[in-house]
Amino acid sequence: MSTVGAAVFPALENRPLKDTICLFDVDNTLTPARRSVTDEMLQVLSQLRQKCAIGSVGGSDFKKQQEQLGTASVDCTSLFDFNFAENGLTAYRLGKSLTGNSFIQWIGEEKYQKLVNFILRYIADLEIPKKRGTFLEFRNGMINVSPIGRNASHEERIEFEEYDKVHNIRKPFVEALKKNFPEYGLSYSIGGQISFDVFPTGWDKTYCLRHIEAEKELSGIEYKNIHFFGDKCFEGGNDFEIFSDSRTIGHCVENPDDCMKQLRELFQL
Ligand code: M1P
Repeated sequence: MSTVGAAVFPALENRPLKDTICLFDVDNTLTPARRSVTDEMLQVLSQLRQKCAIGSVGGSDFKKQQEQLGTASVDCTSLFDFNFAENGLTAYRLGKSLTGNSFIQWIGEEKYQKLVNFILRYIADLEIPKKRGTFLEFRNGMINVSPIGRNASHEERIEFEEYDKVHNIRKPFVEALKKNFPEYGLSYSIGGQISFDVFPTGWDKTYCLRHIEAEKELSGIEYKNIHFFGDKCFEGGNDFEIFSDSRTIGHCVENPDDCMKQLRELFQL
Protein backbone atom coordinates (compact mmCIF):
# COMPACT_ATOMS: atom_id res chain seq x y z
CA MET A 1 0.00 0.00 0.00
CA SER A 2 1.25 3.44 -0.84
CA THR A 3 2.07 6.05 1.80
CA VAL A 4 2.46 8.78 -0.79
CA GLY A 5 -0.99 10.18 -0.04
CA ALA A 6 0.09 11.14 3.45
CA ALA A 7 2.81 13.56 2.22
CA VAL A 8 2.59 17.27 3.07
CA PHE A 9 2.50 19.84 0.26
CA PRO A 10 3.02 23.60 0.22
CA ALA A 11 -0.16 25.69 -0.16
CA LEU A 12 -0.98 26.42 -3.82
CA GLU A 13 0.33 30.00 -3.53
CA ASN A 14 3.62 28.78 -2.04
CA ARG A 15 4.56 26.30 -4.74
CA PRO A 16 7.81 27.28 -6.56
CA LEU A 17 5.94 27.25 -9.91
CA LYS A 18 2.78 28.80 -8.57
CA ASP A 19 1.35 29.83 -11.95
CA THR A 20 1.76 26.32 -13.35
CA ILE A 21 -0.62 23.38 -13.21
CA CYS A 22 -0.28 19.92 -14.73
CA LEU A 23 -3.50 18.15 -15.68
CA PHE A 24 -3.56 14.43 -16.43
CA ASP A 25 -5.90 12.13 -18.31
CA VAL A 26 -6.37 8.91 -16.30
CA ASP A 27 -6.55 5.78 -18.51
CA ASN A 28 -3.21 4.98 -20.19
CA THR A 29 -1.70 8.25 -18.93
CA LEU A 30 -1.65 7.93 -15.12
CA THR A 31 -2.71 4.26 -15.02
CA PRO A 32 -2.71 1.32 -17.44
CA ALA A 33 -6.17 1.25 -19.13
CA ARG A 34 -8.88 0.48 -16.53
CA ARG A 35 -6.20 -0.54 -13.98
CA SER A 36 -4.80 0.99 -10.78
CA VAL A 37 -2.08 3.60 -10.52
CA THR A 38 1.39 2.35 -9.55
CA ASP A 39 3.35 3.52 -6.50
CA GLU A 40 6.05 4.76 -8.87
CA MET A 41 3.57 7.09 -10.57
CA LEU A 42 2.24 8.30 -7.22
CA GLN A 43 5.81 9.05 -6.18
CA VAL A 44 6.45 11.12 -9.33
CA LEU A 45 3.16 13.00 -8.85
CA SER A 46 4.05 13.68 -5.23
CA GLN A 47 7.43 15.14 -6.26
CA LEU A 48 5.74 17.25 -8.92
CA ARG A 49 3.16 18.51 -6.43
CA GLN A 50 5.97 20.00 -4.37
CA LYS A 51 6.68 22.28 -7.35
CA CYS A 52 3.32 23.09 -8.95
CA ALA A 53 -0.40 22.27 -8.81
CA ILE A 54 -1.63 18.95 -10.21
CA GLY A 55 -5.04 17.67 -11.32
CA SER A 56 -6.67 14.58 -12.82
CA VAL A 57 -9.19 14.82 -15.69
CA GLY A 58 -11.19 11.67 -16.44
CA GLY A 59 -14.19 11.10 -18.69
CA SER A 60 -15.69 8.43 -16.42
CA ASP A 61 -17.50 9.09 -13.17
CA PHE A 62 -15.77 9.87 -9.89
CA LYS A 63 -16.24 6.35 -8.50
CA LYS A 64 -14.10 4.98 -11.35
CA GLN A 65 -11.41 7.57 -10.68
CA GLN A 66 -11.35 6.64 -6.99
CA GLU A 67 -11.02 2.94 -7.92
CA GLN A 68 -8.06 3.61 -10.21
CA LEU A 69 -6.20 6.34 -8.33
CA GLY A 70 -7.14 5.79 -4.69
CA THR A 71 -7.38 2.80 -2.41
CA ALA A 72 -9.79 1.71 0.34
CA SER A 73 -7.82 3.89 2.77
CA VAL A 74 -6.62 6.68 0.43
CA ASP A 75 -9.13 9.12 -1.00
CA CYS A 76 -7.95 10.05 -4.49
CA THR A 77 -8.82 13.69 -3.78
CA SER A 78 -5.91 13.72 -1.30
CA LEU A 79 -3.45 12.88 -4.10
CA PHE A 80 -4.24 15.87 -6.34
CA ASP A 81 -5.07 19.56 -5.89
CA PHE A 82 -7.90 19.16 -8.40
CA ASN A 83 -9.88 16.08 -9.39
CA PHE A 84 -12.17 16.30 -12.39
CA ALA A 85 -14.48 13.39 -13.21
CA GLU A 86 -16.86 13.34 -16.20
CA ASN A 87 -14.58 15.98 -17.77
CA GLY A 88 -15.18 18.33 -14.82
CA LEU A 89 -18.95 18.01 -14.33
CA THR A 90 -17.90 16.56 -10.98
CA ALA A 91 -15.01 18.54 -9.52
CA TYR A 92 -12.95 18.63 -6.33
CA ARG A 93 -10.51 21.31 -5.21
CA LEU A 94 -8.18 20.40 -2.34
CA GLY A 95 -10.54 17.55 -1.41
CA LYS A 96 -13.68 19.69 -1.35
CA SER A 97 -16.45 19.35 -3.88
CA LEU A 98 -17.03 22.28 -6.32
CA THR A 99 -20.36 23.14 -7.94
CA GLY A 100 -21.24 20.34 -10.36
CA ASN A 101 -23.39 20.21 -13.46
CA SER A 102 -25.58 17.70 -15.24
CA PHE A 103 -27.15 17.18 -18.63
CA ILE A 104 -30.71 17.48 -17.29
CA GLN A 105 -29.87 20.66 -15.36
CA TRP A 106 -28.41 22.14 -18.53
CA ILE A 107 -31.15 21.13 -20.99
CA GLY A 108 -34.24 21.43 -18.76
CA GLU A 109 -37.15 18.98 -18.54
CA GLU A 110 -39.25 20.42 -21.36
CA LYS A 111 -36.56 20.32 -24.05
CA TYR A 112 -35.34 16.99 -22.72
CA GLN A 113 -38.74 15.36 -23.13
CA LYS A 114 -39.07 16.62 -26.72
CA LEU A 115 -35.71 15.03 -27.48
CA VAL A 116 -36.51 11.75 -25.71
CA ASN A 117 -39.93 11.47 -27.36
CA PHE A 118 -38.36 11.93 -30.78
CA ILE A 119 -35.69 9.30 -30.03
CA LEU A 120 -38.18 6.73 -28.75
CA ARG A 121 -40.50 7.27 -31.73
CA TYR A 122 -37.56 6.95 -34.12
CA ILE A 123 -36.54 3.65 -32.50
CA ALA A 124 -40.15 2.41 -32.51
CA ASP A 125 -40.22 2.90 -36.29
CA LEU A 126 -36.89 1.17 -36.90
CA GLU A 127 -36.95 -2.27 -38.48
CA ILE A 128 -33.83 -4.13 -37.35
CA PRO A 129 -33.22 -7.86 -36.77
CA LYS A 130 -33.21 -7.61 -32.96
CA LYS A 131 -34.40 -5.20 -30.28
CA ARG A 132 -33.69 -5.80 -26.61
CA GLY A 133 -34.14 -3.35 -23.73
CA THR A 134 -32.89 0.03 -22.42
CA PHE A 135 -32.88 2.01 -25.64
CA LEU A 136 -31.99 5.23 -23.89
CA GLU A 137 -29.69 5.48 -20.88
CA PHE A 138 -29.94 8.63 -18.79
CA ARG A 139 -26.48 9.54 -17.46
CA ASN A 140 -25.30 12.53 -15.45
CA GLY A 141 -23.49 14.28 -18.30
CA MET A 142 -25.13 12.80 -21.39
CA ILE A 143 -27.70 10.41 -22.76
CA ASN A 144 -26.69 7.23 -24.51
CA VAL A 145 -28.98 5.98 -27.29
CA SER A 146 -28.98 2.40 -28.55
CA PRO A 147 -31.26 1.10 -31.35
CA ILE A 148 -30.82 -2.53 -30.20
CA GLY A 149 -30.84 -1.59 -26.51
CA ARG A 150 -28.14 -1.73 -23.83
CA ASN A 151 -29.44 -5.10 -22.60
CA ALA A 152 -28.07 -6.78 -25.74
CA SER A 153 -25.76 -9.73 -25.00
CA HIS A 154 -22.11 -9.82 -26.09
CA GLU A 155 -23.01 -11.81 -29.23
CA GLU A 156 -25.94 -9.52 -30.02
CA ARG A 157 -23.63 -6.49 -29.71
CA ILE A 158 -21.26 -7.93 -32.29
CA GLU A 159 -24.18 -8.82 -34.59
CA PHE A 160 -25.55 -5.27 -34.34
CA GLU A 161 -22.17 -3.67 -34.99
CA GLU A 162 -21.78 -5.76 -38.15
CA TYR A 163 -25.38 -5.06 -39.22
CA ASP A 164 -24.84 -1.32 -38.67
CA LYS A 165 -21.75 -1.35 -40.89
CA VAL A 166 -23.80 -2.75 -43.78
CA HIS A 167 -27.23 -1.16 -43.18
CA ASN A 168 -26.12 2.15 -41.65
CA ILE A 169 -28.53 2.55 -38.72
CA ARG A 170 -26.77 4.95 -36.34
CA LYS A 171 -25.44 7.61 -38.73
CA PRO A 172 -28.85 8.53 -40.24
CA PHE A 173 -30.30 8.48 -36.69
CA VAL A 174 -27.74 11.09 -35.61
CA GLU A 175 -28.40 13.09 -38.79
CA ALA A 176 -32.15 13.08 -38.02
CA LEU A 177 -31.45 14.41 -34.51
CA LYS A 178 -29.16 17.13 -35.88
CA LYS A 179 -31.84 18.11 -38.39
CA ASN A 180 -34.71 18.15 -35.88
CA PHE A 181 -32.89 19.79 -32.95
CA PRO A 182 -30.45 22.24 -34.59
CA GLU A 183 -30.87 24.85 -31.86
CA TYR A 184 -30.20 22.47 -28.96
CA GLY A 185 -26.39 22.86 -29.01
CA LEU A 186 -25.74 19.12 -28.87
CA SER A 187 -22.81 17.00 -30.04
CA TYR A 188 -23.04 13.34 -31.00
CA SER A 189 -20.44 10.62 -30.79
CA ILE A 190 -20.62 7.11 -32.25
CA GLY A 191 -17.79 5.69 -30.14
CA GLY A 192 -18.86 2.13 -29.29
CA GLN A 193 -20.55 -0.90 -30.81
CA ILE A 194 -24.29 -0.47 -30.30
CA SER A 195 -25.02 3.11 -29.34
CA PHE A 196 -24.16 6.79 -29.62
CA ASP A 197 -23.70 9.50 -26.99
CA VAL A 198 -25.56 12.82 -26.97
CA PHE A 199 -24.06 15.66 -24.89
CA PRO A 200 -23.83 19.47 -24.85
CA THR A 201 -21.28 20.88 -27.29
CA GLY A 202 -18.13 21.79 -25.38
CA TRP A 203 -18.61 19.23 -22.63
CA ASP A 204 -15.37 17.53 -23.55
CA LYS A 205 -12.27 17.73 -21.34
CA THR A 206 -11.97 21.50 -21.92
CA TYR A 207 -14.98 21.77 -19.59
CA CYS A 208 -12.67 21.44 -16.57
CA LEU A 209 -10.65 24.52 -17.56
CA ARG A 210 -13.40 26.78 -16.17
CA HIS A 211 -12.52 25.49 -12.69
CA ILE A 212 -8.83 26.27 -13.24
CA GLU A 213 -9.67 29.75 -14.53
CA ALA A 214 -11.97 30.37 -11.53
CA GLU A 215 -8.92 30.07 -9.30
CA LYS A 216 -8.01 33.67 -10.17
CA GLU A 217 -11.14 34.92 -8.40
CA LEU A 218 -10.98 32.34 -5.64
CA SER A 219 -7.34 32.49 -4.50
CA GLY A 220 -5.78 35.11 -6.79
CA ILE A 221 -3.71 32.47 -8.58
CA GLU A 222 -3.71 32.82 -12.35
CA TYR A 223 -2.56 29.63 -13.99
CA LYS A 224 -0.56 30.90 -16.96
CA ASN A 225 0.97 27.52 -17.77
CA ILE A 226 -1.65 24.79 -17.97
CA HIS A 227 0.09 21.58 -19.04
CA PHE A 228 -2.10 18.71 -20.18
CA PHE A 229 -0.87 15.11 -20.53
CA GLY A 230 -2.99 12.56 -22.38
CA ASP A 231 -2.77 9.60 -24.73
CA LYS A 232 -5.76 10.14 -27.07
CA CYS A 233 -4.65 13.48 -28.47
CA PHE A 234 -5.43 12.69 -32.12
CA GLU A 235 -8.53 14.16 -33.77
CA GLY A 236 -11.53 12.10 -32.65
CA GLY A 237 -9.74 11.00 -29.46
CA ASN A 238 -11.23 12.21 -26.18
CA ASP A 239 -8.09 14.20 -25.25
CA PHE A 240 -7.98 16.06 -28.57
CA GLU A 241 -9.94 19.19 -27.57
CA ILE A 242 -8.04 19.96 -24.37
CA PHE A 243 -4.70 18.91 -25.90
CA SER A 244 -5.17 21.36 -28.79
CA ASP A 245 -6.89 24.13 -26.79
CA SER A 246 -5.07 27.48 -26.95
CA ARG A 247 -5.17 27.71 -23.14
CA THR A 248 -3.12 24.55 -22.62
CA ILE A 249 0.34 23.22 -23.39
CA GLY A 250 -0.41 19.73 -24.69
CA HIS A 251 1.83 16.69 -24.14
CA CYS A 252 0.96 13.45 -25.87
CA VAL A 253 2.09 10.34 -23.97
CA GLU A 254 2.26 6.72 -25.08
CA ASN A 255 1.54 5.23 -21.67
CA PRO A 256 2.18 5.87 -17.92
CA ASP A 257 5.91 5.07 -18.25
CA ASP A 258 6.25 7.64 -21.01
CA CYS A 259 4.25 10.12 -18.94
CA MET A 260 6.70 9.71 -16.00
CA LYS A 261 9.67 10.04 -18.36
CA GLN A 262 8.31 13.31 -19.81
CA LEU A 263 7.55 14.69 -16.33
CA ARG A 264 11.03 13.87 -15.03
CA GLU A 265 12.60 15.63 -18.01
CA LEU A 266 10.29 18.67 -18.03
CA PHE A 267 10.34 19.33 -14.28
CA GLN A 268 13.72 17.85 -13.33
CA LEU A 269 12.16 15.40 -10.85
O1 M1P B 1 -16.28 4.31 -24.97
C1 M1P B 1 -17.01 4.29 -26.15
C2 M1P B 1 -18.48 4.02 -25.87
O2 M1P B 1 -18.63 2.79 -25.16
C3 M1P B 1 -19.95 2.38 -24.96
O3 M1P B 1 -20.56 2.22 -26.23
P1 M1P B 1 -21.31 0.86 -26.71
O4 M1P B 1 -22.12 0.37 -25.57
O5 M1P B 1 -22.09 1.34 -27.89
O6 M1P B 1 -20.22 -0.10 -27.12
C4 M1P B 1 -20.76 3.41 -24.20
O7 M1P B 1 -20.35 3.45 -22.86
C5 M1P B 1 -20.60 4.78 -24.83
O8 M1P B 1 -21.18 5.75 -23.99
C6 M1P B 1 -19.13 5.12 -25.04
O9 M1P B 1 -19.01 6.35 -25.71
